[in-house]
Amino acid sequence: MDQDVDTRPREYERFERPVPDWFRDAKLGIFVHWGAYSVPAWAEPIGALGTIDDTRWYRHNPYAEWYANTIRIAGSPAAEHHRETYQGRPYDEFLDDWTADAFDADALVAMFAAAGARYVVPTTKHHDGIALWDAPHTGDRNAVGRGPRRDLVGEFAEAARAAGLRFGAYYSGGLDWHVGAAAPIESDAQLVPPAGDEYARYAHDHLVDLIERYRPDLLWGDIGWPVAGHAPGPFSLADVFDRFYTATPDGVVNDRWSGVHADFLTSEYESGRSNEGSAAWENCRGIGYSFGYNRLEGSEHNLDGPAAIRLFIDVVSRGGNLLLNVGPTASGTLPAPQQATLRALGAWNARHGDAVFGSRPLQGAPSSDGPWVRWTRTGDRANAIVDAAGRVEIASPSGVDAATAVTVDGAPVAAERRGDVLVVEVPVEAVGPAVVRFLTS
Ligand code: FUL
Repeated sequence: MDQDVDTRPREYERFERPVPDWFRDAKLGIFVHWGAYSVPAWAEPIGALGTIDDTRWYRHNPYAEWYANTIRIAGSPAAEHHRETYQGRPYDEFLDDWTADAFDADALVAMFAAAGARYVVPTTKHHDGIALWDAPHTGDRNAVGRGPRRDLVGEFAEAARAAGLRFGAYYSGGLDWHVGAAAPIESDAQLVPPAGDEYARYAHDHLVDLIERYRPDLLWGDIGWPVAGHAPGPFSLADVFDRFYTATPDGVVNDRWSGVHADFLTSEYESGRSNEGSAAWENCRGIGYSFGYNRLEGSEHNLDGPAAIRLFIDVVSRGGNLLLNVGPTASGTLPAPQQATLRALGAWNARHGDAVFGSRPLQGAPSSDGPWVRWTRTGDRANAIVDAAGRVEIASPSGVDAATAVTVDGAPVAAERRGDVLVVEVPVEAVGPAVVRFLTS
């Protein structure tokens, strides 16, 4: 298909809109994948999306939230595990075992806020089709009717608002295994939304209900949208967006709506990296290789504090947001390693956050991995973020004034320009990397 031809229905043109500052300034969001799949919490931690080919990916899927699919792939290790551990019981029985008995939305959101997050995006319905609220047309197959017996979406929304965070809703429109899942998915080519009016209407009514009840600031669609909802009409995607932007004029939506409209682009682990350009973008990933809690993951699979801090700074320096995912256990608590990573991010942000939140990329700034240096711009300040201490040579754009170098709390830093390089006495920080700020033209 010719990429230059815009094939979208004309109706969608009215949704072209500037990206609100709150989203560009926010930098850090927390994704939450939580569901019946958090009960078995089992997947093979084989690696990051974008580094593993299709044929291996689905059979050995490292995403624990894909459990219902992976166990249906004949001969897969997950199918074997499911037979041995659960005697092949129907997936839906995990919904009843999902207790959420220790779930405290305020406590979780407080952890996210302490990490520095400005928004939180829980799953409201993942590919297994189980809604985390009493969604229309779902009977009791949702978190209110069975299992937790609580409106988890409402609890997240309320807790986020109370903590001053924006609230986003993840919704899988393109896959719903309860509706159309004759065969398990074993290749990307099978990532096709269910056909027909009925499911398009179903998904439309879910989105409308989410918008009316919880007024999300952000809609995070996944795997596209049923084709029957692309054309203008009463259960169209255009109707969903109309209602969304009417309820939340400064709301944003991601780019997984079958290409019909996006406020920002997404990448996921190493996949979709070409979306990380000049348009607004967001990289998402789990702390390990899964979004849903995976009991097989250990420290060798997880981003520890220093790795998460570097990733966050790197994404921000290139103009993106990081949507870092946590996967609570079935009872609703966060595993200790995930908490530790959030705490490390929080400790760094508490001291250095002024160089990151609300920043923009510094034009022409050369990043480096030896020494590790990233740059941001905040107003007339250029911020060099340096994972080294002592005398460090940093390649720098010419407008950066060496004589104005200071730490985040304004203490002078010795720095001297030598051509394209700044020679800087980078201070030792309790939680690195260090930030050295300069005035810049
Ligand atoms: C993907 C999904 O298949 C994953 O399970 C996860 O929800 C991720 C954020 O998006 O496309």
